Amino acid sequence: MKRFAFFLILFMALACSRQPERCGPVPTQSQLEWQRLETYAFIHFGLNTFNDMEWGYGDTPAETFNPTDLDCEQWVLTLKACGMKGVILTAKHHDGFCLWPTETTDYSIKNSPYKNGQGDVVGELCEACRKHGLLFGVYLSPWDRHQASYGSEEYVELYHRQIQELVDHYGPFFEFWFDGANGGDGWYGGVCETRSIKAEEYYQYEKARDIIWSKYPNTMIFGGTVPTLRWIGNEDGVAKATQWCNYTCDFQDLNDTKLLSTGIPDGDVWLPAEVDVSIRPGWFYHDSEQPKSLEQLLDIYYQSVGRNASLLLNFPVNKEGRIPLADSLRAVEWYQTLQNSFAHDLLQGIQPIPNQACVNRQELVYQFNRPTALSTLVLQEDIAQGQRVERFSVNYFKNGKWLPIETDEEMTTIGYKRIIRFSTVEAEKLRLRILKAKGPAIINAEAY
Ligand code: FUL
Repeated sequence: MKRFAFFLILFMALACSRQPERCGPVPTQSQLEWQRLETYAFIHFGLNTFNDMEWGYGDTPAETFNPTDLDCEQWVLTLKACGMKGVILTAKHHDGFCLWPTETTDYSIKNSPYKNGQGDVVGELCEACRKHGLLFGVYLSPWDRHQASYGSEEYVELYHRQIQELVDHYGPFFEFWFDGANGGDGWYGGVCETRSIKAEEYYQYEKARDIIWSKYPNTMIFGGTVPTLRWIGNEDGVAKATQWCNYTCDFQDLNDTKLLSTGIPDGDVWLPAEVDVSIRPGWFYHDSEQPKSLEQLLDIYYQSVGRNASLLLNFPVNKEGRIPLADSLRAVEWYQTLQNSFAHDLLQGIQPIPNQACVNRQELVYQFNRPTALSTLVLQEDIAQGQRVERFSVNYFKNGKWLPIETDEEMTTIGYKRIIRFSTVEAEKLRLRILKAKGPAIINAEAY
């Protein structure tokens, strides 16, 4: 990536230095490194895979977990080939079935025919990740529809022991997922009833986080009461165009899908958004489903990474224990299309000219050597200094006139990365204006 260009208009710099709080929160080093990953994968795999289900009730026989050709290296190599920087595995989904040989319950891979009960999918994936240089993370559902003790203190202790086992045997994790779903009804040891808990107190998330951080302090935390990143509020693969990393740690706000979709401009904590979506309609594999089209996946990229959020793209592993060929071909096609789209930065080597005459806003003008066709602008703020830009505009110069670009995208926030697609223009010059910001904008721009 190009180095950030620094253009400070003195007027705005002074305004900010008098009121530093206006510039808002800044990311930790772990948050910064995590945000730079941009795309990483989810794997949903478990009893649901073999029983054509999305949410097992907690009573599906462990014996039905029987992959015939499981190959974690195939998952890892596929994910690397489509640009994923890490992978998060459902070590336990809501049905309570554990993909590692846990001591905490019999409802695990130990009692399945896979490798005659000697298998360990969490361990096998962790090892394949290490071998091929992919980051590893786990999803451990707090809601457990199998355990008889669910709802009591005893279950929370069991849940924390499960976290401890994962930490002891499979770290480091780049991200740990505490899923927010708490549907209520379940098998619960055979009583088959509805149980409700107060999630913000029941799971003791601070303690859960401390277990993880005591060994791996750089782990990013999704969900619960002490997250370091936030859900985008939908599972459609879309972040809102106006997208703040600023948020609050209020549990109500952490569950407000409207606020989650945009962030909170005046929020006092840095809590960047993650867009989670599946390459197929379901999270788990179903024979009847097909992967999304290339166009749908491209839109998902532009509406997530292109809108200041990370993309967590799910790959359902099939009954054989592999990522299906159709999905891997589609994902690689998607990645190569993106690579081609961003291959040649048209602003490379052009020094922007700041407009000195303009004292109350920042303005950068890029002058091309010859009229240049472009249709995409990639903007980035140096988020180590916080997120500042609130509104901007883009114009191009042609035949002696400044003209607006044609786009459906609102030109509001930038953040870590903002990608604006517009109808192709033949530009002699390109102009970026920061119309409103919390402080001096520190911008990197690329055009394609
Ligand atoms: C949701 C779960 O209920 C889904 O099954 C899936 O795991 C998704 C990623 O999160 O809350």
